[in-house]
Amino acid sequence: MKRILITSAIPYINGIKHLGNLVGSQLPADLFARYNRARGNEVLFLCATDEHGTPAELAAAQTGKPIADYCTEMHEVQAKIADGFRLSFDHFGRSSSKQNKELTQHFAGRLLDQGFIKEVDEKQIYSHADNRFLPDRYIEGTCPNCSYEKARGDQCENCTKQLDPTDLISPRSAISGSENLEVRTTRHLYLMQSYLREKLNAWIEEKRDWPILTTSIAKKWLNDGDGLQDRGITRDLDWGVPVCKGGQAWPGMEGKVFYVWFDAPIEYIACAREWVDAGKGSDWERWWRTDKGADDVSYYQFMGKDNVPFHTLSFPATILGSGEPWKLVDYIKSFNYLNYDGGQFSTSQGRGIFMDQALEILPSDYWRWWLLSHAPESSDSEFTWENFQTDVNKDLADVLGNFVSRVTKFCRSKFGEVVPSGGEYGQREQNLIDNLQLRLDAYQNHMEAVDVRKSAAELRAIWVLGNEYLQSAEPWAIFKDDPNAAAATVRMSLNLIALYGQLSEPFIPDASEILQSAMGQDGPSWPESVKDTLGQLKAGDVFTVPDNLFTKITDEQRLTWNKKFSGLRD
Ligand code: B3M
Ligand code: ZN
Repeated sequence: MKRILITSAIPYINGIKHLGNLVGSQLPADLFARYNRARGNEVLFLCATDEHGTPAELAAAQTGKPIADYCTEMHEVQAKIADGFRLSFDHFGRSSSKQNKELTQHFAGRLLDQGFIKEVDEKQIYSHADNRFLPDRYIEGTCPNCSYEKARGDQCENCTKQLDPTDLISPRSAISGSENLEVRTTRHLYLMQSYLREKLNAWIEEKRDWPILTTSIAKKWLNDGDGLQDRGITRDLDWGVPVCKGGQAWPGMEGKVFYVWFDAPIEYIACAREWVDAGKGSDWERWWRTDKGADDVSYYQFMGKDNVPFHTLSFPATILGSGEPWKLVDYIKSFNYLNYDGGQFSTSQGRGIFMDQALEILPSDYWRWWLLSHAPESSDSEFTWENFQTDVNKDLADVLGNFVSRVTKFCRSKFGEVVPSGGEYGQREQNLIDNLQLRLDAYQNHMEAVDVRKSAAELRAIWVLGNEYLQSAEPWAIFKDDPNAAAATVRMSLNLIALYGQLSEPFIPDASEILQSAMGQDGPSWPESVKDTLGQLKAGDVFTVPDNLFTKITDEQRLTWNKKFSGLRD
């Protein structure tokens, strides 16, 4: 039994994520968690809301609520939606937790002791119109690296370069648009990432099995000269983790908080502590401290490509710089972007489909299947309503749903709701088993390698094999002359449904549960050998005919939704 720690990038608290965010982090992480649990591995799957930073502050201000209340409410909203998508987090934590505050302050103290923190008098932009220091991402301007005109002060969305606001050309306030900005001097803590360049380089060099997307972004920022700049990790804001070292005041840092990107990844660790404190687990250090058992943990992170620099450089710098035996990530799975109907999904502009809206129109399995089977792995991918309708109807309704419905209804009408006896398996069944075993091996290999689309393609192929088998055996045609042969085919096909229930669970957990309970199975037990598994339902076992598993998306629905989601969300 392996021990697998899985974290998904933690979504910002303000607002509801769109489907592009979902497929770039939480959903594939869930797929991997479910797969590993089904294989009998010990899994800890963590996610949280990322609650600090100015976006949260401003969003709360707009609602007129105190920020802490706003975050509590929005956390509930996100937790509910995550539940709706069947995201099986062991804990969905909050970066504003006391556990994270304590750990963040602990790390800062350690980094100071180890010589990785410097106090720097920095020039920060103050906006007269807004009456405040402007946090990085609320300054817009032209990227000095790629000339993109709407680069934000923390990062250029276009070229992924991490920026400081004063790097921007022609800066303006993103809140008011005002260019009446003043540069003021203020003292901040800097994390001396550059001291760790060689260590980080050596660490990333070892990761030969990582997706090229991950290593190419990491190496780009590590090796292109200014990639591993020392970075400010504190801000002049009210909302966040107060700057302290350990539990003690930090002279000169009064009234300042840690930068959201400093405390957010530390929440991965704090979340395990929250999980224990919530009474759901008993030993968080066993997952996070290599001196306390975490040396045999395999740790996987999931995220969109814009988050990669923070996870390959900044967070590892925090961990390595602490000089303490914290668990480092073993595998970073990153994703390109999912586009929406000829443009980008955009939270700030409200363009695309958001998680709450998606669940209002269709059950989560439809979305899970389409998104995962089109995951933007090797390149960006695109959501269009035509493609969604076509693929969901074909894969889920025509291939899987139709197979289940034909087999169970035919059996009910000829033999009753019981696995029929009689007949023998022959060459056709042997071929089916051999082919399925090959496919199952491939499916498992792709899952182990976190190849999401390839895994989906194998699962689809496994469903198709059942259809082909049924089509060639034609129990409905031979029933009259040879009811025993028809019975054998039906017996095999009912076993296939049970097998599908087990194998499909990581992708479409709701449908899988229906299949398994219809076939009298309780919960996923992974089929080690196809041959044995296809003997699990025996003649005389009872089953029920499930209601239509998947309803086809009609042209009318497609047109309605296409129109409904063509504009921008308010
Ligand atoms: N909240 C960005 C995002 O939601 C950020 C991720 C933090 S991961 C530690 O895409
Ligand atoms: Zn740029």
